[in-house]
Amino acid sequence: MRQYLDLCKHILENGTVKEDRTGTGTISVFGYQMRFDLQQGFPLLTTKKTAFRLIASELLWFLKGDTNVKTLIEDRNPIWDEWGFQRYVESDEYDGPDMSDFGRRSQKDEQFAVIYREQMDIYKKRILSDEQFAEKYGDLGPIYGRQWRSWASPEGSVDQIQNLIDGLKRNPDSRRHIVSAWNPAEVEDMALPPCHALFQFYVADGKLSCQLYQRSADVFLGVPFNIASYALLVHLIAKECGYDVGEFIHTIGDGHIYSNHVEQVKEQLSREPRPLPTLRIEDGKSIFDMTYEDIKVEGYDPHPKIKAPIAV
Ligand code: THF
Repeated sequence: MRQYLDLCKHILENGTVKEDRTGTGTISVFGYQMRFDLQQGFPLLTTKKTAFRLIASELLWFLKGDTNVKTLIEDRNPIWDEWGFQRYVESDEYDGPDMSDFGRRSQKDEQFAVIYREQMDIYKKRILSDEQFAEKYGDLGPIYGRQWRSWASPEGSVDQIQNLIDGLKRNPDSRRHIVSAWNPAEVEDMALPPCHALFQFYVADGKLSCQLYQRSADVFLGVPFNIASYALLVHLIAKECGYDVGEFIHTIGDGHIYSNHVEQVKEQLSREPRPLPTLRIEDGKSIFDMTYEDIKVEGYDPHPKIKAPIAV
């Protein structure tokens, strides 16, 4: 995973200090590309321990067309909690302590952080126990799952993933194997507009490749997840269509390191990458019916985890 460390170094050396929506502040570059040959191993970061279980659970959630955090909370996957919680505390129904700007305040104010964690805990428990509440306040709007599996059209809806699989089987040479999560008409209704906005698949020599355009990339927390997620998607689609895996090409728009992640990035740059793990997927299940327990990485021997706060 030299590619990832090179990206980090490139941003630290060439980036511009830039404000952002979350008010955290970033060092940012515009336009960058990495390539991962999936025949050389599974690109899960080895310079810090990265929770593959969470990555698999999130991707399968997208693939099922699900947009409700309830499923993730049931999987003990916390990575979308803040976005569901935000929808709830901004609603009329919420009457607990003031949670405005909770992302920033919980990082600066330990007293507030305690209250925030309490409220988040109450929110998650209620999502799990109250179906009506979950329907209303667990849904993140028409994010990835909706656009991938049921993009609204005048005639009904478009299942872009099924079309992708059918197209790759029937007409591998096509230059139209595209899936877009960026739906301009619905961006406003999403808890967070898609960061990984559009991807294209490609078949040559019996090998399946994918290139992603990611408009915004949180290099320390998000990108290790995004790389492994799309590498896994290539493996899953390749298996479904009977191809070998080729390359994952990661094209980034605004690639940034949040100001409160800089020390963590430097720590990682001081570590030596290790051999990549390999991926094992259980046979005999459709990609729409799998659970994260059907997908395992083997031979993963990373450096220890490095903690960092997420910008909301
Ligand atoms: N918002 C921001 N600011 N960055 C993102 O990468 C991002 N996403 C998704 C939606 N909004 C985003 C969510 N993806 C973690 C990782 C990926 C996420 C959200 C959170 C995270 O906190 N990872 C930690 C802890 C994981 C653990 O519990 O083990 C880590 O150390 O990896 C990008 O699509």
